[in-house]
Amino acid sequence: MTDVLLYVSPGTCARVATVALEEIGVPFETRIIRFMKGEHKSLRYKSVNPKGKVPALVIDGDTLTENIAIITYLDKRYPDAHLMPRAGDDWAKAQQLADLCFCGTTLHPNVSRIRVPQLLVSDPNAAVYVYEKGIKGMHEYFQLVEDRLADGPWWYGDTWSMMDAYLYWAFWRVEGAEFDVGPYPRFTAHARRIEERPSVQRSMAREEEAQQQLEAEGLVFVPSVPKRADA
Ligand SMILES: N[C@@H](CCC(=O)N[C@@H](CS)C(=O)NCC(=O)O)C(=O)O
Repeated sequence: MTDVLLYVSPGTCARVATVALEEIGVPFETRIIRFMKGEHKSLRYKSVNPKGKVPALVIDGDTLTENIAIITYLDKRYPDAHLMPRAGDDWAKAQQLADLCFCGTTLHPNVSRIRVPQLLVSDPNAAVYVYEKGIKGMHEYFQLVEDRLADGPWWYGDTWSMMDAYLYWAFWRVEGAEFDVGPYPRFTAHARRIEERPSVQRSMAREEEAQQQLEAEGLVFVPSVPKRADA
């Protein structure tokens, strides 16, 4: 049997890889990395992922990091799970990679700016600046997603894919950080739709359990919207 272990932390983008494994239906275990204890930067975890980030997927003893690489690999290894639409040629495949990169390298940095600006810069006024930059950037990109969803319920029209799971994580993350999702009714409906998906529900249940574990240990980070020091 395939031996699968995923390093995660609740609320993080490790949800994307978790949803992929839940979609496939392969049995897997998750191991919580305790950010509040600095476990992600520990020598022990860095021997798994030298970048000190989650997710990290260990499959049959080998480790793969980066959500986009994880999705791409799992899609190839488990084609019946249809994690991504079948690409007819190299160009279509490259377009799909560009889409996933939009989530990983455009949306994700703005999620961090909005959610945890205090972890990016220590000066409180600079944190406000970073937060506001994130909000501005995110509005531009949310509009892009909103326009795209005019063509169907999912990013690829009628076909659900891991692209939707990745978009959902970004949406969910900023919706809980005073980001106004009001101007984006299609993207909001997309989020509510994806929350009905069993793989997403199972992933959220895993996160909830992990969150409760961290709460019991007093290791929950509560992000707050930054305020100017002179306000
Ligand atoms: N490009 C990576 C990003 C991973 C990442 O930044 N994960 C965050 C959680 S959402 C993390 O582990 N942050 C810890 C840190 O940067 O110190 C991926 O897509 O997998």
